[in-house]
Amino acid sequence: MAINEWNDFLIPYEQAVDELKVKFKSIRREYRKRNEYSPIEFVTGRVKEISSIIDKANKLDIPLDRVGYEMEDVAGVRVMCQFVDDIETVVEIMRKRKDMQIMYEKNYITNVKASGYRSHHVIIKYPVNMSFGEKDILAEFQIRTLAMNFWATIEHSLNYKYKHEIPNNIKLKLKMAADAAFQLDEQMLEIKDEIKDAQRLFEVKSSLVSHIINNILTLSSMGKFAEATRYQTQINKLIEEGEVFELSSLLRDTERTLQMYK
Ligand code: 0O2
Ligand code: 0O2
Repeated sequence: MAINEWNDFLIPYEQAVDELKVKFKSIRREYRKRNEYSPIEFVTGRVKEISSIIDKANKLDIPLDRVGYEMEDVAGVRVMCQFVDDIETVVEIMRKRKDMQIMYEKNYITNVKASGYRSHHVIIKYPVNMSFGEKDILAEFQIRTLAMNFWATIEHSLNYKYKHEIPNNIKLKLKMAADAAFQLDEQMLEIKDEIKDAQRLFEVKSSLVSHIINNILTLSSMGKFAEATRYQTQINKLIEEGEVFELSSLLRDTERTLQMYK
């Protein structure tokens, strides 16, 4: 293929990468706007270099006129997550989408590669609207944690440096680093549960506090100032470090008092 033919060939892939990046960054923005935790930390994308396409086609014996059908990563999007279980959430989001069709998945997290590489790959068929009409292209999503990404980036550059013949002693170190990255992901997942518990506890407590304060305000509006002041003093003591059972008990007290006057 002449260079201008390559440029034409790559147009829909460039458009697809641009669109897919915007779409997945928007998902992140949506979570943020709702003040919710986002399973997506950041998104990057690239169109494969012409020289890399030719190298890979030669390696895999793909005739150049079949690249569009047989090379799945000419368009590549990478989604980085903070925690391992966010990856499944992202894949679920992809499975539900109507603007892309999942062709197949390669789970290198459950099936770690011999190199130590971990990531979840999803190959999609994606329709691009061109000037002449719709064109379906293949695109590869690599969904991974920050630790997986760190490891893969380093390993990729070493592969480049050593032309895919990394010396054994460095290979061994990379294997150990892959284990360390795995451990890091596991430990972070444990912290994630703790953070979620803390957030849930915070929500329960703030809901109790706001119910109590509402009841105190109702008592005040009924002119029951002595009771309102007494409960106000009690809630002031509990607001910083009160336990759920203490707040629940105070809430019940305020409700009983209100019932009495109704
Ligand atoms: P913001 O405002 O920084 O969040 P692009 O063309 O820039 O959209 P590209 O060229 O595919 O994207 O990839 P690039 O430039 O490598 O990075 C894309 C986005 O990922 C950029 O943000 C980077 O800031 C962000 N990014 C890259 N590496 C990291 C990282 O290690 N941690 C975090 N948190 N973010 C990273 P945006 O989209 O330009 O916007
Ligand atoms: P790039 O653009 O340089 O990243 P294969 O036949 O195994 O070589 P295949 O069948 O196309 O490749 O698919 P596979 O194995 O799912 O790998 C596709 C992409 O996943 C690779 O693209 C890498 O980006 C990434 N990947 C797979 N294995 C490794 C690994 O051991 N280390 C790192 N760092 N990345 C890996 P390319 O073709 O290398 O292109």
